[in-house]
Amino acid sequence: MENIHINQLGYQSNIKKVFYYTGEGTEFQVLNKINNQVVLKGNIHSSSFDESTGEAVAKGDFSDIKTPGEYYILIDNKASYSFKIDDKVYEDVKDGLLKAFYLQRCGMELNEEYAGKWKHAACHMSEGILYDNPNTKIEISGGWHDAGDYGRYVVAAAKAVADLLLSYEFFKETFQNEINIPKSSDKLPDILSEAKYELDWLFKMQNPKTGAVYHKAATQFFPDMIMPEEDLEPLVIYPESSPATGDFAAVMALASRVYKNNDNKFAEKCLLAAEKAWNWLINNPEPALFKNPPNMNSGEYGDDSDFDERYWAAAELYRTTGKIEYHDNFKNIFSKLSDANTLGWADMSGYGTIAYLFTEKSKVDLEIYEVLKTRFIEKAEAFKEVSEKDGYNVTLKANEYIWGSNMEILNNAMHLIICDMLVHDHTYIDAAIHQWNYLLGANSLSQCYLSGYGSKPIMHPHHRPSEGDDILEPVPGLVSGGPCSALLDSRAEADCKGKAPAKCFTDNMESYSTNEITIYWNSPAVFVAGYLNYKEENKK
Ligand code: G3I
Ligand code: 9MR
Ligand code: ZN
Repeated sequence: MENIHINQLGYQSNIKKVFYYTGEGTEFQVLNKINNQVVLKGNIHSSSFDESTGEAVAKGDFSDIKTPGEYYILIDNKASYSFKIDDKVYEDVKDGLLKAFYLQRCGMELNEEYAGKWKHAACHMSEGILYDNPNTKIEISGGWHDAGDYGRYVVAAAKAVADLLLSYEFFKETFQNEINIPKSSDKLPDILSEAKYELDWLFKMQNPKTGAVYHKAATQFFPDMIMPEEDLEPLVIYPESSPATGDFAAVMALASRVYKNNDNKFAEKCLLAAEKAWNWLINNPEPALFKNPPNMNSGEYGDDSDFDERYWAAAELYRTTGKIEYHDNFKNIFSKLSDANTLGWADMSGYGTIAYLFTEKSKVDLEIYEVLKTRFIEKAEAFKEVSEKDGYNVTLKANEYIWGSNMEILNNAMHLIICDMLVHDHTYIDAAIHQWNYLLGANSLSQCYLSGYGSKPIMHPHHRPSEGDDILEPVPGLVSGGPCSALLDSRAEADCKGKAPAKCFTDNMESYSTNEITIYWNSPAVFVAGYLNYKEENKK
């Protein structure tokens, strides 16, 4: 099993199918799992040294298998995990990745009807104490827990919500099904109901007087590995920051556009909040970056610039309203950014570029549009080049297995998919699908980096609800951060010291730098899964 590496969920019938092999065999067979009949024989292409894993990796192409069914690969009498071939093979995981956001909800009871055995009582219902004015308390319940901890952070929330809303904006037909979550209204499909739960919390993070946005709502310290409802430490509302305010303005402007047809009143509320945040930014041109205050150590989400957040806000507000003021500001900030194509929680510039590239063509500055499009394509070409050279076709170089490396590969897949939407070149989709296959088991550890899915799923994520309950299986549908070669926690140090970068992963609850989960690692996965289903449903 361990040296034949495949996408453990399976493959849609018409996509390219490659397995990765780190053994000595030279020929392979594909057999039907039900009747053990050989359905394909083939040669294994010669191996080459792969820097990221420190191994010689070979490949075998079994794209000729298109008939729906369940199969396995046999090499020198050793079998791979079984896998399915079916055009709908990624439907369930798309819903599971999205349902995980419901299972991250804070401020409400997750009852058995929706959460099954991962139910828990309402949590973090107390008022938040303003760090800057401890005599002031504000109602701050709701939203999603960020990750394996119970903090709620605006910049992280903005990326997660943006990815879900872009998934809907691009692949609306694919997100009409129900995923068994409480309905916020019968006007909204479940994906928009779920994103609205976070947006409704985000409104509470905006200072009603100034329009600025508080950076985070969290306790003073990370709690022990307890259930959320057991975390009774005071909630602190940390100072306002310009990155949080910029992200807030952007994601609210994006939301205003996406909710317009389903819930116009909510859409208007989003736009009002976005413009209020924008006005604070205009009146406060100097960066107000966030650092954890002394002796306060929940997540920091620090940043060294707020240009990208202001850029994204101007782009979304312009695309949503068409107002010249936003376009002028966008053009001004564009001139200060050399490459605006990152989709991370710190550098959000890629979202601004995507917003501008999909703005009505008659409204854009064609010169800027062409520069942005050229750079966007160049970045996709660079991802393809790295993928083609990598032993597992991953878009990361050996020195890029950082904390949250699985977010990096999913962001890169998002970029490749969106590039295909711009230039309709299927080679970008092939590279994007390689990232998806890597996430689901086609990697040197044969690890499916999701909880609840695959033959070798994540079993011990750094995730307090999964650890604090008395249930063996972790909360399902969670994307693990993946290999991080810097060994930034003691468990990673103990388990991964001396290993090649892409092997620096340990499915151990203690390893938060390789095996935590976050809402903004799940959100690009929802986008990729949404595309793969949309492609099949619309036979792209
Ligand atoms: O980008 C640099 C890279 O150039 C360099 O080669 C590499 C060397 O290790 O470091 C890279 O930066 C790392 C960065 O993540 C990459 O995004 C930093 O070292 C690393 O410290 C940073 O870790 C962040 C971590 O918090 C610690 O601050 C993660 O991105 C971020 O996802 C994580 O977020 C935490 C929240 O604070 C709390 N909730 C859980 C969440 C996930 O673990
Ligand atoms: O659980 C925390 C996780 O969400 C953070 O990403 C991580 C790094 O900031 O910190 C984790 O909390 C640990 C703390 O940093 C050190 N003591 C043990 C805590 C639980 O692992
Ligand atoms: Zn909570």
